[in-house]
Amino acid sequence: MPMSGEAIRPQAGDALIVTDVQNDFLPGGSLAVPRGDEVVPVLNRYIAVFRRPALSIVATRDWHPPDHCSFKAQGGPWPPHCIAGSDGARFAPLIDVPGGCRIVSKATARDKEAYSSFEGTDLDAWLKGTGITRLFIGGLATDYCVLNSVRDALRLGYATFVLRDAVRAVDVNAGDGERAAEEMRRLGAREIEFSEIAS
Ligand code: VGL
Ligand code: ZN
Repeated sequence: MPMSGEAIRPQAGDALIVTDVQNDFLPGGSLAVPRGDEVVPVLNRYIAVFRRPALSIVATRDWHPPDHCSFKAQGGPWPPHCIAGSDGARFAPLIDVPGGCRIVSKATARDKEAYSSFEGTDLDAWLKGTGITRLFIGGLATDYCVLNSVRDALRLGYATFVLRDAVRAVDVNAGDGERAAEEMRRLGAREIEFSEIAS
């Protein structure tokens, strides 16, 4: 465990953000993130902690129409993925997102790409309305949704932890994930791993 000081004790006002742990982003999916499946058991450990009373869990999902502008057929960079209601858009079968947990769907309109879970969603309003001030963000992908969500989270005033052991990058260009991590640190996010969580 890195020597980064005291253990982090999840407390009232904290939320875990489980980002886009969907079949299409896992090995075998249409936009597979390399080793994306490795985040599932680690996130499940965080989820077990955040199921406690006074803590919150939010699961986000990429939720595109079939002709979304980010798909190659429309001139975008990606193969079709996470089409709303499809099997590929479902949460990974082994992720323990609690029944009834808050779900945020993003990039739902044909003509608008949104990598951040805050963009075009009610996430900020819901978090603020719930009294949440600290976010623990993990999931997929480090260099897209996680990076853009962390940028927005910091801009919107949340103390933001990035779950270093529970994120993976697409790495379209080698090093994208590491550059994303550097930017998040530079902007003021704190990287943590599960062993630093007080249990
Ligand atoms: C994402 C690529 C395409 C993400 C979404 O949520 O990280 N990445 N669509
Ligand atoms: Zn997408």
